[in-house]
Amino acid sequence: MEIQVLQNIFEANVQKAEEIKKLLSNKKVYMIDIMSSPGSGKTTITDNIIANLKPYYNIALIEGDMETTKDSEKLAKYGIPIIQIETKLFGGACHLESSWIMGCLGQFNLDEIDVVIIENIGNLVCPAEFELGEDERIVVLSITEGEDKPVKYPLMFNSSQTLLINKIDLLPYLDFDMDELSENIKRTNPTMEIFKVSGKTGEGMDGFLNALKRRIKAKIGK
Ligand SMILES: Nc1nc2c(ncn2[C@@H]2O[C@H](COP(=O)(O)OP(=O)(O)OP(=O)(O)O)[C@@H](O)[C@H]2O)c(=O)[nH]1
Ligand SMILES: [Mg+2]
Repeated sequence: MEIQVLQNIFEANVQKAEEIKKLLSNKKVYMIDIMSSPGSGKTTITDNIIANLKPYYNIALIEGDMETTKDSEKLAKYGIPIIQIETKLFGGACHLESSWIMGCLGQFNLDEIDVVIIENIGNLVCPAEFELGEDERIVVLSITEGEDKPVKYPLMFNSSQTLLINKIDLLPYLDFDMDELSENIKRTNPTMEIFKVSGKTGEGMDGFLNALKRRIKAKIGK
């Protein structure tokens, strides 16, 4: 009985995600879903993305957190439409679901939006299980978390198209083994596009942002 209930939740989520895909395809909107452990740098990277893309695209942002509007407040300086989802209102979920994303999309004027950015809840497990109708999943792994995360949390890395290895400005201060991380990534998802970046200094961001702009153009034509 319990299994039945779980299946229904996942099926309903996938169905709504399919509706979102169709809607975004009709409206020519590109949607990215940024996921990671708490504190890996999602908001910092979102800040970099908005700063770089804003001259070219109309952007809307969906911020996911269990509680507080802190990340939305940090990014309010850009004056773009932002909706904060606080999952404490939905029983404190540790992920976002497609029905909530559809609710947010209904609040935006999609005829005037080119790119929607979702910052998912900080969690390396549950968000990967819930499709949101996104065009691209970006997983952020900061080097302070260790080289083993791709093999310990494979679904997150398997289901993402882009990996940002963040906080590389801290490399001189850590015993981080980049070769071991590369091996672990190859074992988990050999086709993922990988960029080494620092959200803080901006190092490596250009390569990632240019690749992102190419994918956006391929979908929405600009
Ligand atoms: N040194 C360094 N610090 C960084 C970098 N990127 C982010 N940080 C810092 O790491 C901390 C967490 O960054 P956030 O961007 O808030 O991380 P987050 O993933 O959005 O966190 P949650 O939303 O709470 O899951 C902040 O103090 C950032 O300033 C980086 O590239 N280098
Ligand atoms: Mg954040």
